[in-house]
Amino acid sequence: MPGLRAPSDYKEEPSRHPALVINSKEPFNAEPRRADLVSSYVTPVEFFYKRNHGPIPIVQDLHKYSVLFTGLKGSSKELFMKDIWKLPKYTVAATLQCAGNRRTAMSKTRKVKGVGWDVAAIGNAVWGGAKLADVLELVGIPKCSHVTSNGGKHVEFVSIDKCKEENGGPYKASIPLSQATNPEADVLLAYEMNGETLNRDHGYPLRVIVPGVIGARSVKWLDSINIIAEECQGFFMQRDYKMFPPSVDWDNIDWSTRRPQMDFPVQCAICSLDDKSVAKPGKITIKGYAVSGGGRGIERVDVSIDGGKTWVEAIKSQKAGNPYIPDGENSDKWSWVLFEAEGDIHGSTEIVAKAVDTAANVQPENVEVIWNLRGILNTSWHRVQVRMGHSNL
Ligand SMILES: Nc1nc2c(c(=O)[nH]1)N[C@H]1C(S)=C(S)[C@@H](COP(=O)(O)O)O[C@H]1N2
Ligand SMILES: [Mo]
Repeated sequence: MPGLRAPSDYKEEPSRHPALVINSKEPFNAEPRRADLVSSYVTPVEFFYKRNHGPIPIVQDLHKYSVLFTGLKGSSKELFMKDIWKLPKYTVAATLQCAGNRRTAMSKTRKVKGVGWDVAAIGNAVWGGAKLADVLELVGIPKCSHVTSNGGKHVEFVSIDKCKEENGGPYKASIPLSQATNPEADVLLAYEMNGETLNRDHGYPLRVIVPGVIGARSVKWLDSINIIAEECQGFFMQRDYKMFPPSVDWDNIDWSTRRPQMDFPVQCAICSLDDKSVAKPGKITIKGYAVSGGGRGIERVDVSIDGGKTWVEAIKSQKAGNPYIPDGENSDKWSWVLFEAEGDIHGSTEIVAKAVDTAANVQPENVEVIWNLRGILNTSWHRVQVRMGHSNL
């Protein structure tokens, strides 16, 4: 690919904020500290989690960079950045969450495979770019298509990074054509994040953003887009990011029995406290985030200061006059809410939060019942142990 280059080692990585908690250095996987995550509704780029499977690609010549479209009715087409920039620009506020968020806590039940994450493999950004539905229309696929005239039903995104899971090949994933061509699904080919040009870590020059879906489908550093009949057969679709029941382990797994995970379930986490928090008796403030997948909003967040015996409803804040977010009914449809509650504690205790989405889905009480060998989608009630003593809050 002229214009974009994928290094095979880690000598040319971008610089990163020193306050990030690094979970793996090569490939670079890092998340902000809990308290930094909820200090603003829109996550600053430098505090946004970084999830990679190989070295970060480098743009050598933006004018030569193009995305190749294959599987069209006629011959393949190439689009350059100038073609993408010409399309109407949309800004979509959307929360991106790694399916591995909260994996470390799941691994305490039983061993799981994958990079350990605390609760901050998630962020809320304002993505700017062209709608994929407009881009596909430009290459000849009408809006709201379920199947193309030559039998295409899925849209595959292929990157150029070198991933060991793909034997040195690129990261790839797909989404259904119906979602890709539906303007209301707000799938973007994004070139901006929070009003700035996308940076290398997050997919410069062009990435996909699939709102409401696990981060794994939002492919960074796009190289080609293929219209295909069956869903993408790559590692990250077929042998990873699938949700198995607790009875399945490495000795009895059959990957073909499950579909690739798409929407993420209802989730929340407390970010103002962790298991090292020490408090004095008296008022305690509990802050965190809540989000659900598929465009379902958050109906309610319940907080308990006695390990789940009694609950109070937290106050939610959303959007709150953020200058990046355009007004309009659905402008926060794909975004998290931040929540806050207060309680009065008298002794060491367990603080718990659980969210309910607009379809009345609620988080599961225990992590044990959703344990899975890859440690994905830990959405169990979030619990924090707070001790009494000389306060460090
Ligand atoms: N090309 C490419 N795209 C990728 C990945 C990757 O390793 N390579 N990781 C995916 C995963 S698992 C997640 S959670 C998100 C993370 O995006 P971020 O690093 O911008 O937060 O990107 C996705 N897109
Ligand atoms: Mo991820």
